[in-house]
Amino acid sequence: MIAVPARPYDFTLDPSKVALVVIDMQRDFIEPGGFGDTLGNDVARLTAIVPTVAALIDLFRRHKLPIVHTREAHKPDLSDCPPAKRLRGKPGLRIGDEGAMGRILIAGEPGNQILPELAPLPGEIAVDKPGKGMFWATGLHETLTEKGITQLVFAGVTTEVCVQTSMREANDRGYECLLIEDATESYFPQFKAGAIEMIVAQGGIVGWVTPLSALEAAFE
Ligand code: TIU
Repeated sequence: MIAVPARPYDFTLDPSKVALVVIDMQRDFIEPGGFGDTLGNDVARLTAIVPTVAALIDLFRRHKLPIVHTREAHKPDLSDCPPAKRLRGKPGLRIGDEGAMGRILIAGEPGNQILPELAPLPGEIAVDKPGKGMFWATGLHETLTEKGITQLVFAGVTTEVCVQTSMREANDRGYECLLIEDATESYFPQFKAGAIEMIVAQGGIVGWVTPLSALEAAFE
């Protein structure tokens, strides 16, 4: 067992039961011309965490611990994209439309790829998820259960949308969840800050939060 200093109190990490989950570090959200951009966001904030996410992935690889990578992705025929999601708001481009990096949020398109510097290696789990949360229509809970995983370390984007949704849903399924606060980012700094405070409030109602440096030091 490894005691990781965290908020609201130490996270007791069991290396035999933990996996890293990297949420949606795909070009659609992080590069100009992708879905995040078409929603009117400044995507520059998100590129800043890429080296930290890479270092976190490297930590898990060095310790031979399991890694899950997710992509928010729909089938080319959009059969897994509810109209309520596709028609929401007034974006410049909708899910499935042709954008600067191929069709927006469609599996296999250039914009749907995870950034090359964070790309999954053979043997790591890569999940296409049609929802904001990582469990709906993915089979991921069954995969993790088969591997005996009960603890999840979270990173990725965006903090208050896909990361927080996935973390809350994992918490409800009985996982102990630790968010690495400098390995996650939002288009809105106040939403990131708010999401983090919500997670650790009430004795860790959704989980724990800590910086990468604390996790790295705990593994030494
Ligand atoms: N828009 C936004 O903040 N996020 C998403 O649509 N997806 C994820 O968070 N991955």
